[in-house]
Amino acid sequence: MGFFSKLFKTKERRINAQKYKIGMSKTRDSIFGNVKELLETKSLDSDDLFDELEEIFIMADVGVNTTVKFVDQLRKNIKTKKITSSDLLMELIIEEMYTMYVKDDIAVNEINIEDNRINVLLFVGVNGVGKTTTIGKVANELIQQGKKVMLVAGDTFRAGAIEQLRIWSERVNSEFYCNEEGSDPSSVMFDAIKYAKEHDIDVLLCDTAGRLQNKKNLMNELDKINRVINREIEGAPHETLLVVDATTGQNGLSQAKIFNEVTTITGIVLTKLDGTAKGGIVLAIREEMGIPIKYVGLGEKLEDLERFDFEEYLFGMFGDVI
Ligand SMILES: Nc1nc2c(ncn2[C@@H]2O[C@H](COP(=O)(O)OP(=O)(O)O)[C@@H](O)[C@H]2O)c(=O)[nH]1
Ligand SMILES: [Mg+2]
Repeated sequence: MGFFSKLFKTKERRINAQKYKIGMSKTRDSIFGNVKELLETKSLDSDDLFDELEEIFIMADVGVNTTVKFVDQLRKNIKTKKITSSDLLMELIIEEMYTMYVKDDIAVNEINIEDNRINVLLFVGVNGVGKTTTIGKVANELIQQGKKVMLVAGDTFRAGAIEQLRIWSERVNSEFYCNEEGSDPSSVMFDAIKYAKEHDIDVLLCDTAGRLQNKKNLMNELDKINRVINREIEGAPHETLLVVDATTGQNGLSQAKIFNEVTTITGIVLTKLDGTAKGGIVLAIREEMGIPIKYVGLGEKLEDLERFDFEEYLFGMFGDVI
């Protein structure tokens, strides 16, 4: 039995893995496609094989540190495992990624939602990364699980942001809460929580503006939002999910670092993985952030959001090679 068929024993896993495979075709072409071509043209003992491997990974945004560490490990294992053919080397690359990353304890994609309390999930990240869209998708998932969900329009800054969230709430059939444009986001949170307490809401999905132009302002705004939420509901927000656009690559990674300095991020949502050949950013985030990726966006539609699963991600990248 092949490597991946051993991983995906249930039908559900196979269906999910397939979604990654469809969504990640650009990354697969760039990483798997280029590695395959390299292995077909270079012999295993050629000097520049490893340099070129490094280049492929770095081009796919795996990140320099991560790449160097990975390729070094590979180089050692080629000797100890007596790899003699390019097919075996391809298998080794996949297995090596599996060993280095899958059994990592930060690979948890659980979302901290419990019964019998109002759960508050805050979505932060710069403009355009996909916060509002992700909120719609997450709402859809939770509503299908039978939760009573309310979308909270905390992006009061950008014109049209409130309306955009309202449209999502109509689409997924959730509750919706907003104040007028320009109002203080923390007062929106306060009022929304009050409403939620009176109406038995299970989960609040809170949108924010997340302007990064000024780090100090961002910090103050998020601090204030957190303080208000925490005063009204003990232990909340239960998740602060940082939304990162995969197509912005290393730039997204530096945004993530800034947000992580100004507030406590509990998980990352990596959107637009379908729109990039540089899906290696997952490995860089894993290596450099120490924050779990909890969801990935694999398209613009309602159902194009998946809980992050490293094994399925690997399948997306390498398809059914082995
Ligand atoms: N291809 C693709 N597009 C996405 C994904 N997530 C969001 N988008 C698109 O990104 C754009 C910005 O999204 P939006 O939710 O408004 O971002 P926000 O400013 O962070 O709230 C929209 O056109 C979305 O359809 C995804 O996973 N894949
Ligand atoms: Mg938005």
